[in-house]
Amino acid sequence: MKNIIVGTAGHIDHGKTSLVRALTGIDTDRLKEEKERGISIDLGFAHLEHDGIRLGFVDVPGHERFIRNMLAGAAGIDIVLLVVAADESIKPQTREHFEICRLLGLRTGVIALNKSDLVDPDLLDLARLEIAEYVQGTFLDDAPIISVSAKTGHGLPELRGALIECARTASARDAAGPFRLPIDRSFSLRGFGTVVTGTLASGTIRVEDEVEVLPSGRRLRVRNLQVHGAKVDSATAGQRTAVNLAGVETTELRRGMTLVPPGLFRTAPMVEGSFELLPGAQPLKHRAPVHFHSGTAETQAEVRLLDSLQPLKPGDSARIRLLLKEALPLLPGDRFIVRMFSPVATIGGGTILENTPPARMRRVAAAERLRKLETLDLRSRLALYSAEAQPGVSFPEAVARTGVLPRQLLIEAVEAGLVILKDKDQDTLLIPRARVLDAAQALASSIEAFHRSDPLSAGLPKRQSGLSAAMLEAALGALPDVVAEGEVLRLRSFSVRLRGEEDDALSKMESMFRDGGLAVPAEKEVLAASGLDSRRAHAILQILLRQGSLVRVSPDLICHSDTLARLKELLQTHRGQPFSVPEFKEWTGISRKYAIPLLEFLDRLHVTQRQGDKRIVV
Ligand SMILES: Nc1nc2c(ncn2[C@@H]2O[C@H](COP(=O)(O)OP(=O)(O)OP(=O)(O)O)[C@@H](O)[C@H]2O)c(=O)[nH]1
Ligand SMILES: [Mg+2]
Repeated sequence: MKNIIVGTAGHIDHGKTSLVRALTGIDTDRLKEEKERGISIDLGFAHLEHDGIRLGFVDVPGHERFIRNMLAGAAGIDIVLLVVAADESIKPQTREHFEICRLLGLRTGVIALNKSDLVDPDLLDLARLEIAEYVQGTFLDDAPIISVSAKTGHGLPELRGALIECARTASARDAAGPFRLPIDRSFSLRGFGTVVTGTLASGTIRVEDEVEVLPSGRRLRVRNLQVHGAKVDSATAGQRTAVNLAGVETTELRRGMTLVPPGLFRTAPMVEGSFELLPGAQPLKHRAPVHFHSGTAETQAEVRLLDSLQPLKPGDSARIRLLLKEALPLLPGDRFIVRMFSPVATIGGGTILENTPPARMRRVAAAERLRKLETLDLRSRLALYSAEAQPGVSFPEAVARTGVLPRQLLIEAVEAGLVILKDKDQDTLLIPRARVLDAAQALASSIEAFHRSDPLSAGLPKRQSGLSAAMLEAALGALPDVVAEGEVLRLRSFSVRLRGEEDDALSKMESMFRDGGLAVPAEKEVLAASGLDSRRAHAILQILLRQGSLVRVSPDLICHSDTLARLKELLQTHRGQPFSVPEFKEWTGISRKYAIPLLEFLDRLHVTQRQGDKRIVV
């Protein structure tokens, strides 16, 4: 079953509600006030099925005072049923509704020339000509214009046929992506609790799903689902969906909120996009306050013109930034409508291109960037996001900025040639491969330079690489010739090679420590006795420490490993007998200065253990 939503459009009293009722048998004017006044006030819903196609109707009010309701309904429709009364022809809200549909990106529809029973054939032809001229060159250029009468039933089969045909060729919504349900109604049902309805804009929602309500951020559980009044286990994009939610008051949910999968999306206080100012509008000034509508949501906003600060001329397009009074969950590709404060009228609309504008970007650069974004596919967009962030874009941010499900986005990231890795906080990052390769190349050069200038050192300390842990790991992945050994990085081919005098110094230094035993020589003295300059002497000492021939017991005490081994043997002979520092000094002949650090070292090795003022050998 293909699900297509048909939205009515047209001036007040032209017969939108009457036609929907004639087609479906359902009266969409539910409210008492609607009955009394004979006009539609809020959205109405109906449906019909034919030949594998289910048409969901969203009937909108034509009265200009209720255009906000019309906008909330129009946002979810796939095709438009533009209703024009033959006796009045095109009127202000015919134009306004038509422009709204065009700005919302609708591509197809059917035109009903209604109330044909009220006019003679000449007038009917005239109205038809006027309409044909009006829609010429627009998305309704090819739309059939069908003369009907909701009153007599004339032309109804043709109208139904035209709608079905139009629905057959219309593209269905994306059922695979994450679900988004812009709420258009919220009410409570006795015995059920809170129910919200809306046209599922994308994805699939299931009973028992956890949902997040945006902007509030509340998490709720789907208790029951209905599509066009029938109980279902799941609803898919393009279906009129009623969601029964557990554990929430009806007052906490309202039109304009959106149900989404938990944790994927964010609300944006500032968005950027392309914008078209309608030919009939006043010039639009930089920083103009406006009403912003998208999905079923509306809020106040301030317009920032990006290309130029000169007022935008009617009929022109521009790149704009919108500062929203209430942050909304908007995604690139979402359409929006802008209305003026006074007089309250639709002045234009456009497409969201960015929900997380880069900070500190100059106005003209931002406009330039948006022009570029307009032409980018998802992969190139991901590549741009990761290039704009350091060292790359975080994966959850990329999901929130694109509205693509994580598993799908991961595939796109791979296809876009991005390097995917986790940083120290276990956040996944998408990093441009070129950036990783540059870092790898720079790292390889630093390591080589380090080996050249410091041939006696094991390698470049990691913390001197200048790279974050994540970048370092990625760079190492690209450098098979580099090995990480503990805290240092070295070329695989590198090893410390000692020259004659260095070799002699090494032996000499080692024997000074070995022969000294517990009469430990001072480090300075040993270095001086090495016969090498201080830098190389230090390097040789490091080699002995790395090898383990020498052990650093405390910052100013180095012992030979043989000395320590003998000390442990000696202590074994005093096992089980608590001893004091003076006793230890007596046994070992070590000076007071070194006795304490040495004992603390032995404590750390669990050779000895403190017991109050004394120690025992364990
Ligand atoms: N003679 C005649 N009257 C019609 C026809 N269609 C609708 N009407 C009448 O026109 C009036 C308005 O019809 P609606 O269907 O409520 O018009 P609407 O476009 O839904 O109006 P709003 O929702 O308020 O914008 C009603 O009194 C209808 O009975 C028609 O084909 N012929
Ligand atoms: Mg109506």
